[in-house]
Amino acid sequence: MEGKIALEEHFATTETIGDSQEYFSADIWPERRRQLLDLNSERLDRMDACGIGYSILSLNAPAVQAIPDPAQATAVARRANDELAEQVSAHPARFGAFAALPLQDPDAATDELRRTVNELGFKGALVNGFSQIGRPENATYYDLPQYRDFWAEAERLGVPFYLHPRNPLDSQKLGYRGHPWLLGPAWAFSQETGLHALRLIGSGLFDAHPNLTVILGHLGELVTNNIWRTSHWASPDGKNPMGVATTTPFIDTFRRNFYVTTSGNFRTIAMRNAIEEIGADRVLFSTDYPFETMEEAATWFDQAEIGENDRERIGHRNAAKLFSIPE
Ligand code: GRE
Ligand code: ZN
Repeated sequence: MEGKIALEEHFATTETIGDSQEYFSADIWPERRRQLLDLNSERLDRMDACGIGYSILSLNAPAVQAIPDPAQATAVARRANDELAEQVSAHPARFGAFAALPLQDPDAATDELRRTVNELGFKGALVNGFSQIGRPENATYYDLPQYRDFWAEAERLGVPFYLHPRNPLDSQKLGYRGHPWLLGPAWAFSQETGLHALRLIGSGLFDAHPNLTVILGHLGELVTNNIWRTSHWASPDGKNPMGVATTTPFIDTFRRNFYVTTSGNFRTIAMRNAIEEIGADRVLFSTDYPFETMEEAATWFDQAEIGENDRERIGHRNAAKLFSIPE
């Protein structure tokens, strides 16, 4: 399929590249490093070979979210966004941008979102989970009250917020001790990111800001798979005796305010499940390059057993509409 639009496509700056190294063996790392730093020929050649017409690029993880000093986080985010804007402007028909945001400082994050959208033409933000603020062990999630003005501005600007994975902190890793293979993309990324998404829903954020849009990668970070059960227990009319701050059933918010992408989860059964749960209008193609290959993502997607109308919607039509990308 030609003209696909992909939304979880990573790059790195020389300041953030080191954060990705631990996920690769020494023999593979030089290639991944090169691919993360490349915003030109290799990336465009692969997109051409895979029928990807347009990619929205985002910084690697955890990058800005793992810089405890708010001023430094703000400076690194601004430099990365400026660098990305310059690269994207060289290929405006092929590349768009998601902003990195210093949520260590909610006002600075709000300003940077406004700046990148209004002045640099960015399509939204991609944020790597909770932010560490002040102390490395201080994990701060975005359902907390200090983020409500930030969310109001995201809603007002009308741009999506892509909630991207990061690993839990050491203090949160009790169940992983002795089992390091469960960290990262094997399990911990999805568990951590799904938890954060459910915190946002349960906090009543989307009751206050009904036009807010959050995107989850990896076909929904396990939320999709468990949404009936979560909703059954945690919703305001659910069975949970502990109460909840939202006034809306979880499953309704998930269907109204969320999109999910195929990034790094090339599984037809899981995509069909997402189509059934959230609707084909809210599933979007993505690859997770260079942590995955564009080739595997595209070969799988182009041949997956779904209807051709759904393939058109998921492959590009939904994203073209959501991000106003000319087709
Ligand atoms: C990512 O998408 O950010 C990622 C990593 C490390 C391994 C796999 C992966 O940062 O998808
Ligand atoms: Zn990713």
